[in-house]
Amino acid sequence: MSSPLLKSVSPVVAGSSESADSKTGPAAPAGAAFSDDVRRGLRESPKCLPPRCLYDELGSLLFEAICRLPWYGVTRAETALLRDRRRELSSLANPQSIVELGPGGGEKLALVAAACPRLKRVHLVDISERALDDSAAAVAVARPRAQIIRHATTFEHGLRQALNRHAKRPTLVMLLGSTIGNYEPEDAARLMQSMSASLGPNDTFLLGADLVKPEREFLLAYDDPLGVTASFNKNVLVRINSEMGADFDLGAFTHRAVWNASASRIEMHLVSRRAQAVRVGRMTVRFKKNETIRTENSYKYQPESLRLLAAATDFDAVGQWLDHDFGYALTMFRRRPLRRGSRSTDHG
Ligand code: AVJ
Repeated sequence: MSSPLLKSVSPVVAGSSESADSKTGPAAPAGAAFSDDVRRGLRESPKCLPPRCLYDELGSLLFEAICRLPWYGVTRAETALLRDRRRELSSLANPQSIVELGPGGGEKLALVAAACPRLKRVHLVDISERALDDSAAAVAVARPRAQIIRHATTFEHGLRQALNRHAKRPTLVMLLGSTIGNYEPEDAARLMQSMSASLGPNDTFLLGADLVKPEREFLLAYDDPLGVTASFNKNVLVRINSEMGADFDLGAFTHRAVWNASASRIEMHLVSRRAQAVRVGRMTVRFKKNETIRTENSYKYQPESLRLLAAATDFDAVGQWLDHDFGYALTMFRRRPLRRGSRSTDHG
């Protein structure tokens, strides 16, 4: 990808091949992108797959089920925060346009949109056509007069299209649901750089992020007693079997969630229960007993580490709202105004 920022394709919602959209330009067809990810990741040592591989149609449904589990509070906490703080958010941002990267079902977007009196248009950026349909419908109910523009592409391209084609400002860009957790720290830093460089001085960026909490809460959330997260994780093997003609034996792998405190992240792994060889197309992939495929890193933040994401950028954190009980943060960034006297243009 050419742009330095917004690098990894939507880590959250990646489409299955049916939702690949020829209108979306340079991105490779989703089916090919998936098999490339798989071939590359299974050759690496240690083996790993990018989290976007988890989201085919069934994977997206399993993720929606996770969001309703009593042990996974991210979605509930964020929705409640947005509902409680929507007036403050709206008066700080006061947007004419909203761009949401990965709007999912659009419930949160509808909440925010309903609270923004000057809103004229909403840009939805998602690789999944279903997410675009659902979120467009939710916005149409909340704001029947607003123009809705769909971008069936990556976050990077969609954001660029939204800011170029309809540069009506002020614009509020939202990256919610702790999607930032799937970005490696250097990619998160690049995302912030690119975002601050793309937005104007009256635009705002709203970031939702899960906070560090006690390990036992993470283990319940990422290895839930109903086994939904285990199914969500193992579904990637089902997907490799069906899309790439592989012969993974699902019973020979176990879901495991690990809290990596020094890296401040939850990791999901698939652990090989025995030594085995698996055919993936024309490739043979060998596993030692207990060898793992890492399928996700989910980084967890502190409120101040989120504000510090602005440090090496032109952004300032202009607002932060916390759910202390669950441990969740919404942080709003805006480009720092150029100060008089800080530039040589101030001479005359
Ligand atoms: C969609 C990346 C925010 O990390 O909590 C949920 C994905 N993985 N359960 C997260 C996920 C396992 C989720 N994000």
